Amino acid sequence: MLYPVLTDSRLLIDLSGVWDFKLDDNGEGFDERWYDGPLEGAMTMPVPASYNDIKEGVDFREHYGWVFYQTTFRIPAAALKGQRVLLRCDAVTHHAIVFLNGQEIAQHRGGFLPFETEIGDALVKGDNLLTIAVDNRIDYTTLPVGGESDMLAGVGPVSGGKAARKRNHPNFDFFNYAGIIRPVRIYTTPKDYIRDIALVTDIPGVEGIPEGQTAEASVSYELDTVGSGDAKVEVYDREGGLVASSEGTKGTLVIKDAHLWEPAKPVADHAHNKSVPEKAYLYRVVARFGEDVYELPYGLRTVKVDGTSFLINGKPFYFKGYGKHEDSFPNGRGQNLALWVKDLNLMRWQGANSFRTSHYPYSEDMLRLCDEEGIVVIDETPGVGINFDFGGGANFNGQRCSTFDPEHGVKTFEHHKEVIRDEIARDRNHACVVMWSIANEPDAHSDGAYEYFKPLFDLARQLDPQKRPCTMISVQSGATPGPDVDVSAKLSDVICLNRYYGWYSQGGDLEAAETALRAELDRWEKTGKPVMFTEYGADTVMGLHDTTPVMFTEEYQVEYYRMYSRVFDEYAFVMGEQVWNFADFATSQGIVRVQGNKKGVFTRDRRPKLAAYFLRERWLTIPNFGYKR
Ligand code: GCB
Repeated sequence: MLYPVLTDSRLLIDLSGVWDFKLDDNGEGFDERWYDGPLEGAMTMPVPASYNDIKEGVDFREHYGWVFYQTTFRIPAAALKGQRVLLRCDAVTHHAIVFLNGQEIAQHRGGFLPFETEIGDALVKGDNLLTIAVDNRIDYTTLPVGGESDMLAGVGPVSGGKAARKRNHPNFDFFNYAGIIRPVRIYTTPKDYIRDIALVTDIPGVEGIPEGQTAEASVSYELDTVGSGDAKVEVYDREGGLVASSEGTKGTLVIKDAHLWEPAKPVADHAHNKSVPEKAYLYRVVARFGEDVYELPYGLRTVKVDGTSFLINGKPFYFKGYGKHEDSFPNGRGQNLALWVKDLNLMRWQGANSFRTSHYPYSEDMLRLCDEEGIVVIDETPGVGINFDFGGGANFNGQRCSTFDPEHGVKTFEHHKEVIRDEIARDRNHACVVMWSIANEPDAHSDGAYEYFKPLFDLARQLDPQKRPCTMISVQSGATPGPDVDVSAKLSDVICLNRYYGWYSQGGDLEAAETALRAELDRWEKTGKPVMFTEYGADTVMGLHDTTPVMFTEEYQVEYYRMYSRVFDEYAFVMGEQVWNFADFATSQGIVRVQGNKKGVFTRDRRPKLAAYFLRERWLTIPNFGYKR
């Protein structure tokens, strides 16, 4: 699905602003047809944002079920003449039903991917009344997965007693923020239009081209069009010069002396602002079809796994960076452009070059930003919580049940296919996206895991025109986690490990942790696949210090990362490190969460803990390419 842009043929109207809002505590909004007229007794609510932290009180924060958002808009009729008019929601968490002037025009399941619908016929002269009903309930059919009891069973607030209110039970470790979290926009296209574009770059002999040098690149393209018209695609460089063009809905564009898209280089000296780093090189691709024009920024790069190396532009890349969240106060998971630009700047300050969109597809605006900044992204689906072993496995009405049990297990398979399809359709042209993560920490050693995941990997591989590597993020489970028990050994192109030796196991004993970590790496070595760490971390409360590094102190976090770093450096097939987490973030309540998860290297308001400096020192000396060769 194309990102909505303003072009010579397309209008774009952003409906962001303050909307009306009402909780539907008693589930009567649909029966009483709240969407037929102005919401009675409405309060104000910013769009985009999660609603949970905007108003005070537990009833609001822990609301369960439907809420209603409403706004009105007018559109100049002349602008719409002969045009298709679409309403596009970038993300509504988790389920949405959309009404325009009292008429239902769309429904969507899943909280992190866009949907759109034509609204031309439903528009009226004067004020148009737009109502979006949003449901935050999660269960065994949704991604992320909601459990029947708390993930951290036994330590959660309601265990052993009756809950005071109906509530969600996230089977994942981030707060279940909800609402209209990304922009809602109206855009137009001509009646004959470009529905989609697929671009694939080839750079012959790229492995021999040093960083920073130009090369001849070819881009094969395919336009998906509706109606009739002549098709043409042009490529412009940064200065606005035309560098390639081709006619027809399918073809190849050859760019001589092409500037390649390259990951951001570490910048050691930020003093006096001398070092404001250059942006990555993006071309402007302009597609024309009849009267329709669509434009997108596009970076030229290749990606491939070769032996135990992850090649970007033919050279072995070393991932340095983070698992993250879209999480801030009071936006919740809502769009926060200033913070995202800040986050990437903090990463560049540290010499980081990458992150994973843990644990759901991030905003398209973030991916566009990463394209510009040269930050490498592992793009994850919302496939999280497919793991009934969490919380000791007592997830099904307090009884043990296998995750993939046909009767009582998860019912997410069809929806998982849907999110893979939609995510690849949305993100496939981004240079920054170098790998798909099909799921985070599923129960990969359980019966039925291979049968569940094999078709999903096949689907992703088939759908991606750029054939990026695919992975699933492996959880540390059982006494001897490793390739013999974990289906990622068979399915993943890159083995991605989330490991907590020294925290959830061997807590406080980094010597024992190191022994266990090395033993596991020795087991993975025999797969001959590249291995990277996509999570490792220790909760750290800013301001807690001790001369002896004990758990929760800033010193312990540093020693923890020092130990892991030493080990990684000794294993040639470890080709990346993404620590958990970039910043402290909100979670459900429980006795192992101190107003949220404190594994951030930065606090939630982006103040550095000691480990931020440790990692900076390390990462500024690790080059993007050739570290292990
Ligand atoms: C994990 C999860 C992540 C959690 C983290 C933790 O393995 O993937 O979502 O937040 O552990 O801190 O426990």
